[in-house]
Amino acid sequence: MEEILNNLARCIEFGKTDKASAWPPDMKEQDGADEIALRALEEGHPPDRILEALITGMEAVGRKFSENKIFVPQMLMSAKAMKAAMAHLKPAFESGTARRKGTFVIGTVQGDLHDIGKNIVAMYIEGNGYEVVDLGVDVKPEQFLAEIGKRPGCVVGMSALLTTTMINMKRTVEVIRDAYPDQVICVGGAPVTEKFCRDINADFYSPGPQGAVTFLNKLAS
Ligand code: B1M
Repeated sequence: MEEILNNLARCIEFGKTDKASAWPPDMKEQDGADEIALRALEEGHPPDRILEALITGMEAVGRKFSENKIFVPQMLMSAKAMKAAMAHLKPAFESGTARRKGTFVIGTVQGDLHDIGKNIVAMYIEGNGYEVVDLGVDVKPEQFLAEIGKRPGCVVGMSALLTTTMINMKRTVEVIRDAYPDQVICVGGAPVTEKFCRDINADFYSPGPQGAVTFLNKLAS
């Protein structure tokens, strides 16, 4: 990976948000994810490659957390740095398409506060010409239901990052199916699999944002 992207990945790994942030002490007064992401864009690095660097940094965070080398506060600092960088990428993913191909209602399921992956999926889908309604994190089944009621024909997307909240994804699909048996539901998130998708009677699983876009484009065509 090029130097600048390596530096960006390091900022995510060590939770360096911007130049002004005092954390981590050994990176004091150095540029952070905010400045470096902006510079990478200005230098013409493709947004996809920049995003890849951010994800590489976050993977290192996950590994270190699993090995008890870092703890929740450090994960939070990394999430903050990731968000600062993603704010610069968002416009690059936004489409100029005035007419929307459809509506996608997305949320992280009840009990789960992880939103970085969900935000990336939302950004890709919006950038590919869909209206995205983002319900945020810790979304209860009833919230999905209320939104579907307001937006007939929408596709629902759910994200879960914890094995303990996957069960809430199952419950949410059940609640939706009771009221809207034909509702199209797409699921994803690190612990979610194709098999789990089938077991809970969702329609589509994608390991990443591009698969979700391809699925929506097929539906819309
Ligand atoms: Co948490 N966390 N976390 N965490 N966290 C994980 C998920 C964990 C794997 C870390 C670890 O142990 N290695 C672990 C889960 C273990 C498990 O369930 N088996 C874990 C844990 C345990 C926890 C807490 C319980 C820790 C604690 O409190 N003791 C706690 C739970 C809080 C809660 O949710 N109730 C917790 C808290 C947090 C923070 C708040 C500190 C922070 C989240 C901040 C935020 O999101 N705003 C955080 C973080 C940052 C992580 C890791 C390090 C990174 C997650 C991330 O953003 N990844 C994560 C370890 C890891 O994943 N390596 C971890 C980058 C992101 C781009 O990937 O989200 O997978 P991802 O999204 C991908 C795909 O999955 C897919 O596309 C995305 C883009 O490529 N995708 C979809 C996602 N949603 C999709 C939907 C689709 C399609 C594709 O269709 C609709």
